[in-house]
Amino acid sequence: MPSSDDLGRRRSAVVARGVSSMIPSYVSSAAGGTLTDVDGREWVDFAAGIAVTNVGNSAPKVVAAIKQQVELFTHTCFMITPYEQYVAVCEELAALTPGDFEKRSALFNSGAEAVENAVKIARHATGRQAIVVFDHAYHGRTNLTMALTAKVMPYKQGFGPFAPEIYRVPMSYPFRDGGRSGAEAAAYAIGQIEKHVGASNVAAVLIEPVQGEGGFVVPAAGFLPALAAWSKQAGAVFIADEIQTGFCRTGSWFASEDEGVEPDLITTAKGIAGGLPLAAVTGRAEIMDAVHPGGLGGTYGGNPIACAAALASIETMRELDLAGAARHIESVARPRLEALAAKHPIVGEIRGRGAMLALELVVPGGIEPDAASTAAVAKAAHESGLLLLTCGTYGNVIRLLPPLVISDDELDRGLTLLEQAFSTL
Ligand code: PLZ
Repeated sequence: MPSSDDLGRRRSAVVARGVSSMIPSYVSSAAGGTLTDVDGREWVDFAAGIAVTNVGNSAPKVVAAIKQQVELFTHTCFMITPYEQYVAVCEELAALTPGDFEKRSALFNSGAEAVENAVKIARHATGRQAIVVFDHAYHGRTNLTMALTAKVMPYKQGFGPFAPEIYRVPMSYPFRDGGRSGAEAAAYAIGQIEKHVGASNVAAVLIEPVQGEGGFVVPAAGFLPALAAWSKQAGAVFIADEIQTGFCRTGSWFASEDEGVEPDLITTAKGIAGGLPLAAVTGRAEIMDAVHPGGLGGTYGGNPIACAAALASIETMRELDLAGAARHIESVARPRLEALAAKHPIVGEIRGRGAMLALELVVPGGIEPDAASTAAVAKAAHESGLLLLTCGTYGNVIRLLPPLVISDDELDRGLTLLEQAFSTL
């Protein structure tokens, strides 16, 4: 087997520089909460492929379902000759997403594609154009979703012009907005929407219930319900982007459930199919079905192998109670992170829910972001065998996103490596 160094050399000759990797080690296998590289080194996985392998890598049921499907047929295109697996995934989505109303789903390949389609559907259903998004939002890298995403570097720099009719308003970010209550932060955002956009022009309000790439920002209680209520009153579609938070990650099937919010549309991807590319828009039948037949689709959307993997992933989440597992991960990790924060005043805040936890690093005593120390902690973690991601508009947030099937032993080892990484500062 070629070494990571060999592969790195081959890579630089043929792979575009714009696609970068966090570490230069090449994977040979992965299972549960551990990855092994081609040089035989093991890594504790606190990344889960960016919140994708919630059921773990190569989860047994997922592997079996993929093998079975691959022997039957690999692709027909649902728009030409349909198949049961697509319908079954939509049945699961209707049952699992919040809201006891009639729902429809459409399947796609990536999170960005799901978000794009949610915007298309909302515009079509309302006959309006304006889309409201938030500070620190991340919704993807395609042209429309770049416009919806807040951060310029690395996502948008040099890639304009961007799509029109996107309006950004302030997010509830208790650590950085002076501790505004959810109601106050919502009133402020709504005031901006009404003055700068006009309620009757808004097709959709699009928000991550807990922000992902933007820094694992958890809005103050009451913020999401107030925005959902305002959207309803304004005749706008309330869209929850649950691509990172969905499928048990935050300790329930979907993060919207935490405050009893029932979004009109929900976008999902990542955790839905245990690592295979699948994404969905799910929502109120009358909104989804506003679009004419043929108005939504794509060659691969709802590929049968990806659908089989999704059905097996969902079954695994149910059987192993992975929402409970996410809460367990929090119950183990949070006290350790709090002890870490007590020891290192550079940790300004610990936040998140379930297995979506973060530490925001600042100059001690204030809220000035410390991106350099964040990068140093991540580097030390990587050198010691812990896969750890950073995030945040200011690049100063360390995030924990382990697979939900991580063992207590792996979790303990990962947290110990994280503690050791902080002591190198
Ligand atoms: N919406 C909330 O988290 C993907 C992107 C990493 P795709 N997040 C990881 C990167 O640097 O590209 C994401 C998300 C939320 C949408 C997306 C987009 O999902 O499957 O990457 O297109």
